[in-house]
Amino acid sequence: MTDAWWKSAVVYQIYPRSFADSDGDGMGDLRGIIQHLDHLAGLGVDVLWLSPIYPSPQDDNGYDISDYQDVDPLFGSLEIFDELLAAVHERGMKLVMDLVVNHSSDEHPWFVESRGSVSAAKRDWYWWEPAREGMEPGTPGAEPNNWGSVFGGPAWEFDPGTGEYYLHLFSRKQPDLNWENPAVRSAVHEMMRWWLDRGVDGFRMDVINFISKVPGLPDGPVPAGSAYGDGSASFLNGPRIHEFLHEMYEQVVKGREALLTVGEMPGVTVEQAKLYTDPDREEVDMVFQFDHVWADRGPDPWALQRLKLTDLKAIFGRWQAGLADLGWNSLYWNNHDQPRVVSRYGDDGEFRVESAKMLGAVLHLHRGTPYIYQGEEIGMTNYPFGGIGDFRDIEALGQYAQAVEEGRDPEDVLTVLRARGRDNARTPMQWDTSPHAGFTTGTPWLPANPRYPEINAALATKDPDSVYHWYRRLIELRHTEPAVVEGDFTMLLPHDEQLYAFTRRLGPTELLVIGNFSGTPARAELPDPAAWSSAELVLNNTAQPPADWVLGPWQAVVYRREVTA
Ligand code: TEU
Repeated sequence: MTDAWWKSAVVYQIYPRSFADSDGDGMGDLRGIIQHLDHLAGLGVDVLWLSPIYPSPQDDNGYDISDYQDVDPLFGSLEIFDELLAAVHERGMKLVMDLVVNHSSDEHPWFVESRGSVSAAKRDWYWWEPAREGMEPGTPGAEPNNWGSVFGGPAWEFDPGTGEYYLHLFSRKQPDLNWENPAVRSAVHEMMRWWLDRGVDGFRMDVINFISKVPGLPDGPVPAGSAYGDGSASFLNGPRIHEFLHEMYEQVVKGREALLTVGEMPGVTVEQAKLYTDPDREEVDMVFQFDHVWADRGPDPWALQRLKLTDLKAIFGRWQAGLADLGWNSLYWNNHDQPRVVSRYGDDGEFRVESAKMLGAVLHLHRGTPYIYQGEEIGMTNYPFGGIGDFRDIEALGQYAQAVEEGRDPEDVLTVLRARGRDNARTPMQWDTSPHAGFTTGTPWLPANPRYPEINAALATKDPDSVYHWYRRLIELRHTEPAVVEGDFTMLLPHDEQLYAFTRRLGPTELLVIGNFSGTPARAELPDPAAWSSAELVLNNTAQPPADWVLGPWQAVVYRREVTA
């Protein structure tokens, strides 16, 4: 891992299903992406990450893969994929694939063979267990352990054919692969090499810190009010995880130039991330941590909690300090699993544009590689969901069913799903003012957000003051100002509940970033304001520079100075 080119890169995530539909079937596809590559090249991003495009029963929108080495006809074909890859490379960008190997689809031939009989050659490619001792197989409570699945219900499915259960941390159509088995690992490595040989530039690794499980799969503690145990102590950052990732590096990545690997790791700590991303250990380039998107989650999962800015700053401060000397951060507000950040941590009403820009600036000017999720660059907002019938996401539907079964008030559950549900991120990309936001000429699989006549890419690219052009400038700043990439990070004003402020320092160059996370003016009590009196104002998301360090509603400013001894 000598060439850390990705330190100065910005990644853009495409959720193909919802990006652009070229053939009118209501579902985004690869040709749709090809048609919109200039939007992305114009923004200046360096890397595209594609959420899964592989053949899939689409139980979890493609995160349930039935063939790792092909393209689902919904999205196109391998030939069209090659065209896309060439078109991306022609524009000087790279393409990173989603690697989903904690589990496959239950329709993958590996699993079909595995479930065939207890003596099948691939039986131990998955986690099969008999019923709990003394219990009748297939009866309630007879599951091998008490774990609940992420999507609601038990983490085990009974297979009447062989009388045993298989483990699925996600849906029952996503059986967990058994990484203890070396044949599984080498099959995955071979598949990864096949994609790299085809020309792809790396992988985003889905829940990769779940792949090593504690043998014996012991029961977990049962959280108050829950019907199931929490098994995470037995699969988060499990006993062999570092071994598995290093082996993957050796078998797949080593000797190949200019790749990017990022591990999605719910529940990862700073200390663990340091191990995962220490270049000398040869595991992954960076990880996605979750602390800052769980900052507005209280002890009760079905009660909304407002973000406290001081909590958010403590989280980022910890991550920036922890990976300052070793390892590397990734930076994101949004992805296909998160609600829209302008609705979540900003103001999607009166100050939508200002707050979207402020959030972008604060994130992008931290140390780390920023990720932009489709639509974030135009300030897309959450969708006005009504009842449970408006949701499509298997997680929303499964968790709703479980919560209601556990006796929750359905209205409370809906309130949380409307604010935090994953479908908020999955409504069609808003291209222009034509029907369905220009996403499709047919009927979109999920309706377009009704705000598309006001919020769309056509308007944003024409307007020099748009969120789009602000993001373009942030990316440009990263590409031209080494202090953004390498500068030391210092958090300022950690106790301020309105202002987020920090500096970045590289040699004599110092940047000062201040963002107002509120709709009321606030004065920045800087430790050394005089030092900044003649600094250059590099970016400002409002018409007026701050007077006497008072920032207006959702204002963001970036200053640069050259420090003289
Ligand atoms: O997500 C992993 C994950 O932890 C999510 O379940 C997340 O915590 C939750 O959705 C927040 O609401 C990855 C993928 O990004 C997600 O789309 C998949 O559903 C999941 O893995 C299973 O592959």
